Amino acid sequence: MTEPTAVLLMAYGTPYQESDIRGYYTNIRHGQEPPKPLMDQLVGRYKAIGLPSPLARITTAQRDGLQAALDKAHPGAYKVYEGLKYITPFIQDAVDQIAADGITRVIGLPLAPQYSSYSSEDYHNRARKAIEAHPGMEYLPVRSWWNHQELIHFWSDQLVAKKDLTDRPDTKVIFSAHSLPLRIIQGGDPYKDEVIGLSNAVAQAAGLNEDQYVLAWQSAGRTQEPWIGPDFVKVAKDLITESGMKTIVSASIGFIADNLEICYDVDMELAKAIEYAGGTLTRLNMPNDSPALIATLQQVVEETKAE
Ligand code: FEC
Repeated sequence: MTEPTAVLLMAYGTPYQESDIRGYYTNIRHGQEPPKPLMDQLVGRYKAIGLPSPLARITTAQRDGLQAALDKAHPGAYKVYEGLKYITPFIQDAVDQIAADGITRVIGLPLAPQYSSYSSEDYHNRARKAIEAHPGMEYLPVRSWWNHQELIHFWSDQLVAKKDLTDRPDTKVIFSAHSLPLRIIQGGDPYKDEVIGLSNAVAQAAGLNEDQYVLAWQSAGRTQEPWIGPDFVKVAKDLITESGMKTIVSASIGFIADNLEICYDVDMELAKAIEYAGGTLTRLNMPNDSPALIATLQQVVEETKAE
């Protein structure tokens, strides 16, 4: 039998319990301990949604779902591993396990649909560094996969199902993705263009015209420098108080799972701001481990292996 190919699914990771938050946040801050006010804010956000965030369970379910789909289509050909950026099991742990399992061909698949030098390439760099310890391993990086039809239709099907609502003149769809520091985009990073590409593709598949949707940015970090805007909370508030909108339909297309940025930033922060301004929020479901997401990941793996 030929040697299986490893699929290294790489995700952000989330603290499993309160005592993990400091180390996790320190890792996100490149080894710098967070000052107390920032730490208190983050603990407060995690406590508000309840620890652990659903992300831990969902990343594992995505791994298991992809393994099952690949086993069905190509028995014995792939072994799927989970490696996280900021908490155990780290990307390096997964690479060491792949080596221990005697596998030498690795597809690196970041669970972030749009490419960014800041996020996707950082996943790949961590994987490449871990692989250096295992001579003879081949690494096949997946760049981005936002333009897969299954993913686009996962979002547009939900909008089509809400056509009665989205067609009303006082409803606006807000597509959103994680903001990034502006300097990264100004340096030529394609992230913003890929997010624009996905929002337009979803809108087109859902039959929305340009007046029915807007793209905004969410969850900017707590740093001094400017981040990509406009922020979705401000956009939503202005739409209600200045443009007469009553309903905001939120589609966080830049993410694929329920996580802190969805359960807190959308379901609590955005919802509260909209309610305070006098409007109502309807939030689309996230892909999580849905058949559409698993089918997308399966296609991405098959295309990468075939290249
Ligand atoms: O626990 C959870 O459920 C949430 C996990 C989580 C995901 C996530 C996704 C992305 N982030 C991206 C960029 C940045 C940049 C900074 C930054 C900071 C944080 C902090 C937490 C956090 N992120 Fe995150 N992000 C998640 C969690 N993120 C916690 C620290 C507190 C805060 O600032 O809110 C700024 C720090 C830095 O300079 O590195 C930039 C991007 C994504 C989407 C792609 C991906 O998932 O990899 C981009 C999930």
